[in-house]
Amino acid sequence: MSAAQLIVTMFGIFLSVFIAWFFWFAPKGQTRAAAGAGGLQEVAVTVKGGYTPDVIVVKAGQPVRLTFTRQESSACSEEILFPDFNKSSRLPEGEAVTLEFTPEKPGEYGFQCKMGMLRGKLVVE
Ligand SMILES: [Cu+2]
Repeated sequence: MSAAQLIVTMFGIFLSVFIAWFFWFAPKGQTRAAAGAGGLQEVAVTVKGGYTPDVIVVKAGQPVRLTFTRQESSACSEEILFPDFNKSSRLPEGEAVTLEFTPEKPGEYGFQCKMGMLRGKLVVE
């Protein structure tokens, strides 16, 4: 194998790894909830090949309202689960679905699709 072929091969491998990382592991954005009237912390999340934003920062002891809108028909994302808060909901395509709860303890709480392929994180501080 010539040096040029080796470089092309290495670049190809690097590119494949980067693409895999980008689609599965790259964070899609972090949002800090702004508390509105009555301390309600509202965040809108778009569901399309993942959750955007997928890291949501809120304050403990104040109600959180998350509105999920699923913009795809893939069966993978049709359900959203918050195991730590015992919350789950179906997400019909194109419909805004609201989940409300009050996280009492600071910590990091995951949320996910039914099979756990799509993941996000609620950071309570
Ligand atoms: Cu899934």
